[in-house]
Amino acid sequence: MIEAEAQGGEDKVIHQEHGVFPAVCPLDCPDTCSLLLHKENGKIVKVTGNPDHPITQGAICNKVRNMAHRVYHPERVLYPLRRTGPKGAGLFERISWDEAIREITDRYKALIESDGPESILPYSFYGNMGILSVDGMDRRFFNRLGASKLKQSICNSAGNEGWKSVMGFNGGTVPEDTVNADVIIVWGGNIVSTNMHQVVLAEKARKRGAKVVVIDVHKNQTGQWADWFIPLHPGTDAALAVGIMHVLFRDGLADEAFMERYTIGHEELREHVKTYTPEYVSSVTGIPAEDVEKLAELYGRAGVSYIHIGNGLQHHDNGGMTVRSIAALPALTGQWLKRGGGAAKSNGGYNSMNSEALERPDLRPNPGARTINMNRIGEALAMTENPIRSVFVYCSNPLVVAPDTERVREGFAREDLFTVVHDLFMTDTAKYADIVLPATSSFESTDLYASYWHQYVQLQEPVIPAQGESKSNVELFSLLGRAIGFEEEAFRESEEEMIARALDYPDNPYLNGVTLDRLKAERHVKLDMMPLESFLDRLPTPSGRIELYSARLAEAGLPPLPTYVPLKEGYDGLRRGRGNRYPLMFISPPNHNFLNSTFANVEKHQKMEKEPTLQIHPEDAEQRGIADGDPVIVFNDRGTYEARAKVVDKMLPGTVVSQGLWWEGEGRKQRANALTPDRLADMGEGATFFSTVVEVKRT
Ligand SMILES: Nc1nc2c(c(=O)[nH]1)N[C@H]1C(S)=C(S)[C@@H](COP(=O)(O)OP(=O)(O)OC[C@H]3O[C@@H](n4cnc5c(=O)[nH]c(N)nc54)[C@H](O)[C@@H]3O)O[C@H]1N2
Ligand SMILES: Nc1nc2c(c(=O)[nH]1)N[C@H]1C(S)=C(S)[C@@H](COP(=O)(O)OP(=O)(O)OC[C@H]3O[C@@H](n4cnc5c(=O)[nH]c(N)nc54)[C@H](O)[C@@H]3O)O[C@H]1N2
Ligand code: SF4
Ligand SMILES: [Mo]
Repeated sequence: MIEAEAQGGEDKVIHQEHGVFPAVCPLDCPDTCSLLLHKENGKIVKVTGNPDHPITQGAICNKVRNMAHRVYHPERVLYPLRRTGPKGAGLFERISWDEAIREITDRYKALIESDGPESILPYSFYGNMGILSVDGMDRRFFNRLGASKLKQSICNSAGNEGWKSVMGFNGGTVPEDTVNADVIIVWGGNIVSTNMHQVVLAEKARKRGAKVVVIDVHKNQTGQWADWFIPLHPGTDAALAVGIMHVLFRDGLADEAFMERYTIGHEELREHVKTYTPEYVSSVTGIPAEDVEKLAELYGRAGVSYIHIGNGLQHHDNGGMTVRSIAALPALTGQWLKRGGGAAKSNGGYNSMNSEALERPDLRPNPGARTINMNRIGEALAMTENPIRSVFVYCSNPLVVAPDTERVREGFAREDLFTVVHDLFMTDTAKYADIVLPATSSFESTDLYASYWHQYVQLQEPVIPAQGESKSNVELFSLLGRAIGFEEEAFRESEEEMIARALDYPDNPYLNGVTLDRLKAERHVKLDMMPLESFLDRLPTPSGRIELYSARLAEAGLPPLPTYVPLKEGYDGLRRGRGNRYPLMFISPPNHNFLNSTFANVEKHQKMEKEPTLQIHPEDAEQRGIADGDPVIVFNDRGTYEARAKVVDKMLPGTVVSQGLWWEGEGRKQRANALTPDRLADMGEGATFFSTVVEVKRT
């Protein structure tokens, strides 16, 4: 299939006019697909899935099949730019790289002198999942500078902490094994859109007779595909999980021998769950008590059951405890001993690499530097004591993706804030920058990729030349480091040297045998999964066992046992109809054709999504005189959001849903995060996007 292999050095490949070349999908998606880039006359004309990759198996999503539209988009930023108009207006002039680098390093040196290095803040996420790009040279630069640290908790940290409180590390059931499941529960995840190869695996299980259950606050694309869709009120999942435990213990479906050998706290749990009767669970979740019973039976009696824990259900005040409660279920049923049984939230723990060698925290002159939580960037930029004087944004678009947009916008609008944005496009955030720097696409650079779901590590080498004057993150931060006068070898290392360092990590037995040489020869190399056979005997929890009771959580003031804790801002089954100004819960998960806010500016992808919509239940619509197709305004004390109403019976009354993160429209308020809170979740200082209430009216 691969006619021309990327061998003989990158120069040869990037200058080849025709051929099919290997690549990796760089997006923040669990599937981390292996791609083939088809070139004609020196340009990528087609992107397809690599049939030889065991997970990709030749299939990729629509977003990335259309990736060439993004790579060659006429609006790509190709040269360094300096702002000439007011912040946010988008007026810039072209400058040279020399000027841009000089301006940044001069400003940084002056700031370090006047305010200290912590007045500078990097703001980044995983717009490109390349390890060298986002956990590599960039970290070296900001560490050596002594900049403020960034807590990167916008995505999955509440849930990952919740999972770890039970299992100790971010590893669970591996994808290929899930074909053996008899019952698959997709809980708070929209895998048809966000993890398509898990759907392929589930379909294989289904052919053998497996049942797929989807538990969600709205009948998303995955709910429509399921055998059984169970709608519930947002933020109430822990009640359902503990209710299932109630039935398992009550009906003798719990695996006593497994719990005795591998867990701690099952006796306390047995007592604790007694109050979570199906009737009580029903009153909290909105699920009929019979369905709670039926689900517990189905789960408890399944030969092999697998629970896919999505990211959506943990974007709540109680997100950590919710994932903790669900993660405890396979321990009650002994599913961990069955191939394909168990659960998974994130499997990133299997491929952890040598982050010290990559990120070089040892270069930091001030190891105790302060940490700023990325979910609170608006508040952080408003601090008057030790203010942040400069932000460097890369691989993220906070004006669209961070909660409480208006506060974020006010922060970035500060006249005295020196802002640099490195991106491929003039994003909503870049419009507020003083200097905008052009970034390469991942197909123009060398990088290392690992998935937070499957177990293949992959290598990307450049397939086309850097467009315009764009530079990769590695080039940029090594250039900045050298320009500001950092003498260390770390700023002179090549990508290949960095990859070799990342993989040299004996602490992680799963990484055994994964080397740069093999990656160059084979492109995707599977982790050594032998250690998984005995993982239950070496769990890195404080007790070494699955912790149904967590002393550590108790010390932190959290419930030590799986527990339902109501949302701070949300529908709790009682508040509704009692004069609450904002009686609807607003859920804004990703859509099918964007990747967070990436692609939201590409016509091809915009057309597929048409415009921002608001799904509203017929009862809620009728009360407000809203008809299908009406333009509506969604509002609360934080801001407003404009969308078109879709009156659908896909949620319980009281919840409205808008999928997709859009950039600000022409004269139209279409950023969903205008409505979302910057409160932090119960664990991991995570984001609480979906714990928010609103009102809706026709415009
Ligand atoms: N097409 C596409 N794919 C993506 C992304 C994208 O933007 N577009 N984003 C990528 C990223 S960064 C991530 S983190 C993943 C996220 O992908 P998923 O893990 O699928 O998570 P979300 O899509 O955020 O949310 C999934 C579901 O959670 C539901 N939900 C919200 N609150 C609750 C609740 O309280 N209980 C329950 N049971 N369900 C609830 C939402 O209605 C939504 O249907 O997808 C990745 N893949
Ligand atoms: N309301 C609401 N808000 C959410 C979510 C939600 O479900 N609802 N989901 C949250 C989640 S789970 C996540 S992960 C975050 C994601 O938030 P972000 O990580 O900010 O995701 P993107 O919007 O895709 O922005 C990534 C940016 O990186 C740029 N980029 C790509 N490659 C490179 C590169 O190599 N170098 C540089 N310098 N830039 C590059 C892209 O062009 C793009 O502008 O959003 C969060 N926000
Ligand atoms: S976005 Fe996900 S499904 Fe689509 S090509 Fe990339 S890794 Fe594969
Ligand atoms: Mo995410």
